[in-house]
Amino acid sequence: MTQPRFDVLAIGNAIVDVIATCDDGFLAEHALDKGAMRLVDTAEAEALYANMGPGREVSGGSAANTCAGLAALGSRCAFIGQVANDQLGSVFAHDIRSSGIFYATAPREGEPPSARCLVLVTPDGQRTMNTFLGASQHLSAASIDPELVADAKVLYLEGYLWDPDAPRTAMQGAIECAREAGREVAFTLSDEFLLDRHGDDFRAMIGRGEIDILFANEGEAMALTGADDLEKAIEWLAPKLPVLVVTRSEKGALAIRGDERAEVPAEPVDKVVDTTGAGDSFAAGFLHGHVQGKSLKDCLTLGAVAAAEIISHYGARPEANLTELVRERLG
Ligand code: GMP
Repeated sequence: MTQPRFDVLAIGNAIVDVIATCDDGFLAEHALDKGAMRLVDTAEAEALYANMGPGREVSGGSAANTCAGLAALGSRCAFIGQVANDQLGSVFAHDIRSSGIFYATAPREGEPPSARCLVLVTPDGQRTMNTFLGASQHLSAASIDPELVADAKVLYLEGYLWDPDAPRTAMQGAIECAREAGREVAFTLSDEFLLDRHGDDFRAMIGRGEIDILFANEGEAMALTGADDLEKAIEWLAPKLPVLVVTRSEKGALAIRGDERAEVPAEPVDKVVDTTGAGDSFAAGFLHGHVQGKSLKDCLTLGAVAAAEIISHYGARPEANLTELVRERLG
């Protein structure tokens, strides 16, 4: 097999985040589930935007955030995701390219506009997300270049893509391309509530051996397996997956690869400002270690260092020099 051009090709929703702070009362008033992601239509997005405090716009999107972290660590990355031909779409494309990521998905003409996520951050640093998918839900199978998929060691997919119809179908094609080319498929479950809608699909994919590396947080792992404690969830999942990674917020993270199990605590942070992107960033660190052939423990530590950086500031893209932070931590 030839050496692939990219370490990771990620496919995800192409989203610009609008971040604002709010108190718990605001979440209650708008019946928002703290810590979750929900999809909103144009009217809901407009109403919420009109009611929330001053917002800051920064590029986001789960898998795109992971790409940004990977690129900051020195991995070679490509991203596929759909924006519209509008201002937010240009911002997204600029940001991803200026992070050194190969991005060639043509913007879509006409309505709907580019995706945006209204992120509400409470004083405890928790984020509650309201996503208007817009153009992102129109990512089609035609945008998945099989040669690009074959040219990356790892194909990385976000569970969020399973909500809209067209991207879900496109992802199934991308998984097939990756498997035919002998590449690894990594998948993040994204959000506990997705498991109500797509749990059957995800369990079937795992059962068919289509996923090589699964990222889940504790809640997602339990929702996926129906287990009432984490160890039971792990018992069900680990034998079906070459690599299982479970993140546990302030309790750190663990990974299982065959007979090997490793665990790390969370890296200490002075203040948890905004947990948006913690899991995305963790996946970036872990995958960077994985494509570099690092030990399971080091992959986890890389994930924890990258996640600690993200939660120390607003926004889900790295601001500090991640390579430097990792060098200080791992030598
Ligand atoms: O959630 C993914 C990862 O982000 C975890 O495994 C931790 O590394 C990190 N993380 C998330 N929430 C917290 C937190 O509240 N405190 C700390 N120190 N790390 C966190």
